[in-house]
Amino acid sequence: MNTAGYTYLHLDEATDPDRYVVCEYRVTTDLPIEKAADAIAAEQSTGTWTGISTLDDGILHDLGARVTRIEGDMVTVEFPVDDFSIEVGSVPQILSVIAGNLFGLGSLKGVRLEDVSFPKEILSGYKGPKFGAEGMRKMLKRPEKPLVGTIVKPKIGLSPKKTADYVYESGAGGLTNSKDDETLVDQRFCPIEDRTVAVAEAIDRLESEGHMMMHAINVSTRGDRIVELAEKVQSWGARELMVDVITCGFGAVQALAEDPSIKVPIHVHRTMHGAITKDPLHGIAMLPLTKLVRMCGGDALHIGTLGAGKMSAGANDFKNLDACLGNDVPYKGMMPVCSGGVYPGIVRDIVDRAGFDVQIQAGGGVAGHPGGVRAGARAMSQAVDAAFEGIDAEKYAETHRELKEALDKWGMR
Ligand code: CAP
Ligand code: MG
Repeated sequence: MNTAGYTYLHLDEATDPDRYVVCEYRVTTDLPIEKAADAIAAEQSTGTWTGISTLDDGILHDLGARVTRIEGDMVTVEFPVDDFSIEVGSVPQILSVIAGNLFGLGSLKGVRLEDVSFPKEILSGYKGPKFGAEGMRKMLKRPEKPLVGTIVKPKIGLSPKKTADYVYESGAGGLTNSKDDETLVDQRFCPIEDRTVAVAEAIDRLESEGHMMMHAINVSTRGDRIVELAEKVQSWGARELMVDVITCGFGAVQALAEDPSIKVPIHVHRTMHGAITKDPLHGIAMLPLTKLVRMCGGDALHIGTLGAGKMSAGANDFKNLDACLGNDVPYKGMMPVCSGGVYPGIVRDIVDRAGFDVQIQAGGGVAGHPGGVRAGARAMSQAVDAAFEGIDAEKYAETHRELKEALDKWGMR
């Protein structure tokens, strides 16, 4: 019996995948795990802490969540599709169901949403990436090699002109991508319009010199302003936008991606994700977040460095690659972005883990090069070329000075 006085259906086999949203939770509890599972199913669908006279069997049958599998500390809960808004594509309401009150249930010491699968009826309410990995490659004229990028450092403080100079030097060093850092939007020391115009001139200059590059301008702001800001930034010449999805919300990504006037890719940063993904026993794994960002239309998403960089790796990071690029959903593939503590000496390790369909980027690993930004960009480009050609970085460094200088400073992973 669950706390609501009803026993939720413990079915031996999963029910109709087309009629249910299927969630996998890792549960830590002192209760018998069946009771903990029922508490999740009840709280997130038709129940509460006590039995109620207004919940009849019909409602329970039609809308009650079902516990369909319990294996060790893993619990599968299936939510009927009718538990979800019928309006086209609403991630906020989905999250209130699958990742809502349950995290605060006193009967659970810990609960982590490890994965979620949506039926076609829900997936069809989302458009997915407008450009995706393939579209970005076409824009950059880079069909196969990993994209290689940088984050302008310091995070904050550079003037619009110095930002543009950094971007130009990065492109001259062979990088395909650059971006604002996650805390830079429209501060007095670098107004977004001045920065966007100056960076656009640098990118146009690189193109006139035969090199394609895009820089993502961070438009993270309040929900009622983000589309207007993005349209302005695009009109000032931006070739890519950036949104901090956890702080802005999935709806912000979706609003930009589905807006027909936005004609440039959206780079999705996940700052603050650590508050909910880092604890292996409580919160939400990156995998459900990755699936939701792709549904909402992110063209590129940070998924960490699969254990190779400064940010700790999640156990299922590799599943994030599939969630970015897999064909199991009706959307264009989303470019996985490997970033965070990256430097030339670990590029091979990342490529060995992620393959070539990835964007590898370094902030400190470019700006910290002894030869400056252009040399740092060259070293990263050389490291990616070496990995793509299957040549050991140290061997490649024998004939590529900038890479050698980077390996001398930071070594190999
Ligand atoms: C990387 C970065 C990114 C991280 C975020 C930073 O800089 O700009 O925000 O990639 O982590 O501020 O740390 P460095 P994640 O290259 O200098 O580390 O990609 O895991 O979301
Ligand atoms: Mg950053």
